[in-house]
Parts: sequence; structure tokens; C-alpha cells
Amino acid sequence: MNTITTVQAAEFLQAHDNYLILTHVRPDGDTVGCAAGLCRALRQTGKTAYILENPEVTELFTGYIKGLTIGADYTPETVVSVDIAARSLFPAPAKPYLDWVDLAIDHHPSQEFFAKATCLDSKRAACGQLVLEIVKQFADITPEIGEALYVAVSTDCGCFQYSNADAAAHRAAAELMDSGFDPYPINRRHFRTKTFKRLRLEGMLTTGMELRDSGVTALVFLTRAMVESVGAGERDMDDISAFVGQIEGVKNGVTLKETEDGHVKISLRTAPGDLNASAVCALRGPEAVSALVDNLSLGAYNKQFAPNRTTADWICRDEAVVDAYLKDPFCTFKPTAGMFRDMMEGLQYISSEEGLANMDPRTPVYLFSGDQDPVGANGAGVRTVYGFFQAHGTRDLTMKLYPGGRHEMLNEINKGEVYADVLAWLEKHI
Ligand SMILES: [Mn+2]
Repeated sequence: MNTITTVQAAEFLQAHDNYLILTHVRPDGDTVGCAAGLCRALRQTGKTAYILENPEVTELFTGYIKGLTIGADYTPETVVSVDIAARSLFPAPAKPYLDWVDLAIDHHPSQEFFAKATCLDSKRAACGQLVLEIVKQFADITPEIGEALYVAVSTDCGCFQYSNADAAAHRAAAELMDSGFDPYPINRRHFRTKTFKRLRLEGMLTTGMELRDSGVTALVFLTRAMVESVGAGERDMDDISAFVGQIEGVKNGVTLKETEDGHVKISLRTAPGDLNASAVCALRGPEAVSALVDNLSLGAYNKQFAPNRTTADWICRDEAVVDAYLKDPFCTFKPTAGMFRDMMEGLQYISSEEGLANMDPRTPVYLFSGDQDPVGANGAGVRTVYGFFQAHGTRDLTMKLYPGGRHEMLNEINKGEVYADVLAWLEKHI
């Protein structure tokens, strides 16, 4: 892991040329604004710079990168990613650069360190703040650059309304506004305007909303039928999970969203610093909801191994182990809402700054997993945890991902190899 400061990043950018800038999947204002601002700043100093075309950029953002993009046939000398935390977030046209990013500029704590050098500050509300700090060292902040980076900063802090909109974010915005662009039309377009389709969806959600715990917890269902009935697209559904949280008195917003492949995605939004267990317990209610939870936890895991032999193919490749698992009542019971509540609280704690700061960096850590374990997002989740530990100073950190391995590596068909690796690691450390 090679992390560099904004001063070093500015030196790097001045020392190289022929840039290709990468944005992430489902591009938001932060990644697009950063790319536009960086590209214009590089061109201002006489460099050749382009943003790789990203087919998912919606019409809300295309204006900012007009004239700056290029197709896959361009051969760059230097590749820079902005606001991309992980390889899994590279859009299709950027896949050839999975192992070739010279500089990653990012603000996500889950940064995977896929680049040769990474300029990371996870305390920043937006990646746009980092790009501003970098480019102002070698370029003038023109109104066009100011506008692009303002879109970046304001997007990630919800037009300065989210809890991450700290003084530094406001200062960056003020500095950008000094360049002379007019922020009003931007704020209006991105934060005060909704598509008619979006409003119709919100109307349906409001009609079908269930309020629990005297109005503290709100539950909405967004079905494919609703989405199709209004012809809503990605842009109309952007951040729709935040909708229920806008209702006065609601602390826990639960959005159950049916996905295109028939699964149900549950988004849980709670008031900052207040993970109210009742939000998860609210899922206990009607039978249909319990079926959703079960489908979410197990059905989704099994799907990647279709066509399925059993409902637990995701456990491991050893069919005898899977059959024994399915016969064991201790493995196949349906978990209660309380178990989900406890698990979510635990997950939140262990990935929080507080939890990570409590780890002793001298304790050796060995992470191992199957790279086909859906619970660890096929290895991506394990790499994220590795990044967390690395960022928090764990000195002796080892990770092993077994090709083809599923959830229970100690029961896998290559368990002999797994046991031997664990033993070798233990003997080295004890
Ligand atoms: Mn961002």
C-alpha cells in the first residue's frame, strides 16, 4: 500500500502526461465532478487528459464532462481514478485498467488500494475536496472547474444537509464559489427538482407505507410493478431509500425494494448515531416479511450457484457436507428479527472507527475465505476488511482467498490444504 499526500499527488500529476481518468459505476456527482475538474485542470497546464466514457452517466451529469470524454481505443500513459473505492466498482469500459491505475484519489474508508499510489482521506465528506486541494496547487480554479468540483462536494453531502457536511465541506464550497460560477441553478437542478416519475413513485410509497412503534419506524415496499407502472429508470430511483427518513418523527426507515431478478433488497436508514433495534425487529411482523428476510439471507446466496442441487449449495462444494447441513435443525432454523438486530449492531460496531481503533495493531491477523463465498461478496468483502485492518495499522496481516471455495472453507473439498495453511500460519506465529 503506497499512500501519498495531496502535495505529492499534485507533484505526480505535474510530472506525468497523457491522462485517462476513471469514474465509478452508477456515477454520482462526486465521481463525475471530480473527473471533470481534474481533467480541466490538467488541460489548463498543457497536459493531454481525457475521461473514459462511462455509459452509466445520466443526463443530469453529462453536461459537466462534455468534450472531455474518450472511448476505449485511447491509449493513455497515466491512469487516475477518482472516488472509486474498489475494483468491483469499475464500470465495464474501465475493466482493462483493473491492474493499471497509477493514482487513486478517494475518500472511502473501504478503499481497496488497487492503485500504485493512493491519495486517501476518509475524513472528507467528498472526493471533490481532495481534488480541489490537489489541483489548486498547479492550476487556476476557473468557473468551470469550480462548478464541477462544487457538484462533487454538494452531491456527497446532500447539498450540505447530511451529517457529513462539516465546516471543511462548507469551506471548500466557499472557495469554489469564489471562482465565479452561479451555484443556484446547480442546487436547483440537483437538489430542488424531481422527475414527475419520481414523485409518482413517492406517492405510491406514501400510500403503502406501514408505520410501526408509534411512527418511529416506517416501512415501505417498492415493487417492480410500481416501477414499471410509471416507467421509472435509474435516475428516477436515485437514493429512494432516503425517502421515508424525511417524515417527521421517523427515526428508522426500512425500504424493501424488489430487484429485477426477483430478489428483495432491504435498505435500513437510521438517525445518525441511533441504530434503533426496533427497525430490524419491525421486520418480524407479517409472514410475507419473514419470507423476505429468509430470501434475502439465503436465497440470494444460493442464486450464484444455479442451477441449484439444494437450497444450500453456497455452503461448500462437498455435497455430503451440504446434505448434512440441510438435515441439521441447528443449521436450518429461520433466524428471528432479534438475531438480525444483534448481527447488524455487531457489524456496525466492528467496521466503525471506534471498533477498528480498539484493535491492537500488534495482533497478527490471518484472513482466509473462498473466492466464491457470497457472504464475503466473492472475496471483495474480505479485501475490504483487509483494507480496514491495513489502514488501522495491523502490522502482521495475511490474506488468502481460495479459488472456487465457498462459505465454509474448513469443510471444503480442499480442506486438507486449508488446515495445512492455518497450521503453517499458527506455527509461524506461536
Ligand atoms: Mn464520493
